[in-house]
Amino acid sequence: MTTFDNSQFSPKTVPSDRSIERIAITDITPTEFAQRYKQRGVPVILTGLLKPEWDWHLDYLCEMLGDRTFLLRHYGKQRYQQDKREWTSIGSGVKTQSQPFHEYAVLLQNGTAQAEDIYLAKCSLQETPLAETEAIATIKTELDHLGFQKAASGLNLWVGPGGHVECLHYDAMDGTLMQLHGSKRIVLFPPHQTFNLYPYPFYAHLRYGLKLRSWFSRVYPDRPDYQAFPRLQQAMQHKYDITLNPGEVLYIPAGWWHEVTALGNEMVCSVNRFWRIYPTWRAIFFWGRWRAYLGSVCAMPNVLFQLGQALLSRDRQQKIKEILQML
Ligand SMILES: O=C(O)CCC(=O)C(=O)O
Repeated sequence: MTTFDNSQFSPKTVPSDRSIERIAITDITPTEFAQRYKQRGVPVILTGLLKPEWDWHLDYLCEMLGDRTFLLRHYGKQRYQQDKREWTSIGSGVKTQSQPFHEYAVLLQNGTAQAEDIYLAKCSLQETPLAETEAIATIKTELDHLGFQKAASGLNLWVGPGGHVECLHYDAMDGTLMQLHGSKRIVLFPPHQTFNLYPYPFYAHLRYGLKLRSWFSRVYPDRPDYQAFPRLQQAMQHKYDITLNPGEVLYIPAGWWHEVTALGNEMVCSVNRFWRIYPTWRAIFFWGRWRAYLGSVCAMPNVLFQLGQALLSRDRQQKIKEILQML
């Protein structure tokens, strides 16, 4: 892979004064939430849902998770210097390694996780003591009250070093991202900018299976290369740039592009959950969902081939775990 010179691109070339509304959970009724945000697919930051004492700092996570093993993504420090058009893996498709949480905590403390960009991403909270905490019980009750009743996934844990970037992508479901420790910068673009954000084509899955995803963008919003991606200039006019603080929850409607950066140098921790899109017409008319499905269909021959290889390998369990994590 070649690295490219990005010195010619100034960060944030187009100033953005757009902001996402912040609203206290006590100031909105379920009907208002549905009318103003959910039905229209508009993002919003909910405040006051989590108590300040529910701080999931590293010592607390070690106490709760101890020697439980998690599949860690090893992104590698060179990744974000590379031209994304040359990437052959992304998100859950990157190299992974199973490790007990307390070992990962050491990597976070001694700077290795930051230097090598190792991320505990989208790991199930189910069957961990964290799932039984007051914080999670409250989140579930409050979101249920607000109208989030049809979950499309369980609760997922995201723990990583400051500076880590989950690069620009959209999800085919509604999402809620809850900040449990530290802050995150989130850059968002509305779904109608998809064409201008140069997603990987859905047929890339034919070659790369689930290692590359059609719902990821090939552009760097902070280092826009307008020569290679001229339409990005239009997308930049629609950019939102927010900070999600501890205790806040961001509602990310399906199709909204988001790039998530952990701020500071310390460990940053969040929990997210995906939800079925409501109302159904929003799901039906959301083209991004259909292109994601098309991509998954294209990936099937490759996935079946990998499954076959995994079954024949000595390291069967680990390989199957890795494939399941990508699904
Ligand atoms: O927190 C992160 O690093 C990514 C979260 C995310 O992409 C999501 O909640 O949809």
